[in-house]
Amino acid sequence: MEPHLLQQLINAAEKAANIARVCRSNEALLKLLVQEKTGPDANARFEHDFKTLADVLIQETIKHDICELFPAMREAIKGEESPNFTNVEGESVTIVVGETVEETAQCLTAILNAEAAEILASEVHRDVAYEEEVLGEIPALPADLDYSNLGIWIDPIDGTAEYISGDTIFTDFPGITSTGLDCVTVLVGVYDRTTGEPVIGVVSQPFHNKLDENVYRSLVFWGICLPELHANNCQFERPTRDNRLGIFSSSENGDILQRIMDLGYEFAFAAGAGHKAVKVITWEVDLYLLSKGSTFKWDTCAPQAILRSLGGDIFSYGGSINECKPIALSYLDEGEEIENLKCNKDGLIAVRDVSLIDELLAKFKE
Ligand code: 2IP
Ligand code: CA
Repeated sequence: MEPHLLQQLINAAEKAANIARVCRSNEALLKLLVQEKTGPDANARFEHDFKTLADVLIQETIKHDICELFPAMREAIKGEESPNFTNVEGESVTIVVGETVEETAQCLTAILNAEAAEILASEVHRDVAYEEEVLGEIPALPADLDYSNLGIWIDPIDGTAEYISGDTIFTDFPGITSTGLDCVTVLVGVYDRTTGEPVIGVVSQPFHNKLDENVYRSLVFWGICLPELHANNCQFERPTRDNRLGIFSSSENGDILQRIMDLGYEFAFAAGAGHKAVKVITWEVDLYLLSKGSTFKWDTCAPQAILRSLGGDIFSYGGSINECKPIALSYLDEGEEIENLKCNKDGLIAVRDVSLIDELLAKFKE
């Protein structure tokens, strides 16, 4: 009997959240994480600084654990970061999750002191089974699911800048944070390699519930959108709002925002592509629109699968305007080794109520 793919991805996302939290709660690691790269005291030994190590370690941990459980998916588990570090002496260090804590710690001592390496390695090898009430009932997956036809996109820490800085600023809208740890998400999305459609998504907010200084608990959302199975733990009621509410990147163009304002939307600005998609999933906002190509497949695969399980979707902004109809983002493996093909280069429009798209497209056609 195959292990349950969704439950295992949820466990992997919680292990990722543990590693992300440890990197910020442990004094020695936090110092490495937020060290300024200025002046002679910066440890310039490696081209990449520690924050990318946290990203890479989380990504390689998810890959290791899922490959072990689902060998048929081995070649199609992809992430944002390369596992290689090259130091200024040209010495390349590859982050490898070993079979034991000792092996992984040994690998990390090439980059970290023994104490830090040991702390991180024990999180990497910790058995994590996340079965909180908030997950609801996770249905069995179809017995004929073809795992060799499934690919995975991992964003180990979305909102990296927010993860490093940790400073919180709120928006005018209750519950919507503009910048800060609440904007950080772990994103694990599964897509059908034949159709390119997202089919399973897990989004975790590792710093959502603050219990104490440096003590946090995750908030986890999941969704399944298979031909014969739609399910999720995101049955939020649509709130009655006087005006529609959109959430945007602080980098969005003014003329785009003006057109949306003409449609009667109010605006919230927040960091984190995954975080903004979560606000659509929970109906806290009606729309997440980005006209720029600043997100990637790893940012959108997971939340798009959840939105599709709810009757929503994430569309290509430019593609939908050009075709005068909603064009959903796709994850077909078009030779992603060419960098720009991992990019959602024509921007995105994320909604739960797909009828909002027609009005938006008409406005942008004017
Ligand atoms: C980033 C992160 C940024 C987002 C950018 C993403 O991913 O989500 O917040 O920019 O598009 O690629 P913005 O804040 O303008 O939405 P990462 O942090 O993983 O690089
Ligand atoms: Ca990202």
